[in-house]
Amino acid sequence: MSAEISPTLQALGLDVSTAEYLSEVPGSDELVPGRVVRVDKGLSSVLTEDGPVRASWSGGVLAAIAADPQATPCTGDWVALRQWPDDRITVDAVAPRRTAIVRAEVGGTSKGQVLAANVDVIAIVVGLHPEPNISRIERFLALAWESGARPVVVLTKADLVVDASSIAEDVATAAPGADVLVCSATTGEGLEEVRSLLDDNATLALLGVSGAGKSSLVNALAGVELLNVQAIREDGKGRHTSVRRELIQLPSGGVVIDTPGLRGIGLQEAGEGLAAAFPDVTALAEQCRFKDCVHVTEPGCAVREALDDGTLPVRRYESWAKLQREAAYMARRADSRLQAEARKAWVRQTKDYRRDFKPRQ
Ligand SMILES: Nc1nc2c(ncn2[C@@H]2O[C@H](COP(=O)(O)OP(=O)(O)OP(=O)(O)O)[C@@H](O)[C@H]2O)c(=O)[nH]1
Ligand SMILES: [Mg+2]
Ligand SMILES: [Zn+2]
Repeated sequence: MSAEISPTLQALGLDVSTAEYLSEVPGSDELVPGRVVRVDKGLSSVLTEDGPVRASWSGGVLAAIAADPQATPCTGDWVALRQWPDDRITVDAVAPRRTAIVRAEVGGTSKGQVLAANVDVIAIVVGLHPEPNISRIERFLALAWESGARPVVVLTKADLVVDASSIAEDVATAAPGADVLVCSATTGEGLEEVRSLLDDNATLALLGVSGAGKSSLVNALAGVELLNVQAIREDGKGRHTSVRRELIQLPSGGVVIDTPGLRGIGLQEAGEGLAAAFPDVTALAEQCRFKDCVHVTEPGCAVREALDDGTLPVRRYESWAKLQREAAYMARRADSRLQAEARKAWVRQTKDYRRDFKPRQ
């Protein structure tokens, strides 16, 4: 492999430092670079210069996964592939992720699950009808900011409402620092603005609840029915239509990652992401007289003052407080796991020590 980027891979979003990394993987002369499109039961679909292939994991990658489940190749990863004499193909190396969307796994490990990697822009897709749930958008934004990618809110189904722009204004107050776009997959309204998120071969990941209209948006951007879209059921109950995270290269340029609707999105110790999603609350909290102010009864609390004079909406404060509590819980949980691991390592060490330094009889 050489660090020179072919137009095909550049169109798939390959950047210079990732290309360099892949070209420096030991034995890279025999390896082929590619981007993970989809992962399905330990088998990945990877797009390479010469088209799509299916690949399993090499021994090295399996060992890395055993040590850290987050090392599992995921949609959007750049990988180096090896073809074996028996025609098997394995992922031999995974390039460091420029960005990663990570959600806390419910009841899972303390590490969280990587939803997609090397994403430039995250579109939080929200249907304008039924009326958007603002607190849920804030939760998605915290997750998005944490990833390192640029978040935007895409309000879709504009054809179903008459006051799209006033809803967009409401949403914008809950999304400082993020653009809010309005579009319709049905009429094509606003699609050009969404398409411009894909300029310069960018990778755009779509996040949102089931039924929000993510796959419909991909189809509208592509101009062809690439993905399954389910008609909303009569009883109004949502059902998951997309079941897998999938990377799609658009004919007009750029790469989209469609995801299945996320029901619960737990935050993974969303320290920075939460602060970025709530710069208003964070700035106020910094002005409180006491550094450990919990904004309840403390004197000189800038947060309470802003709540009292109405500059900080109560809804927004409560949304922040809830996510803050959740993130603190996740951090504590990760912490106690780390402590347990440290204890185990210590016990192992002492055992080794006792074995190696048995007193002579
Ligand atoms: N009127 C209108 N309906 C839309 C629009 N976009 C999507 N829909 C409808 O909304 C429903 C859900 O759309 P999907 O694209 O499958 O939603 P999704 O977010 O991919 O859902 P999951 O795959 O389950 O996560 C379908 O019935 C679509 O036809 C739109 O712009 N206008
Ligand atoms: Mg879908
Ligand atoms: Zn305070």
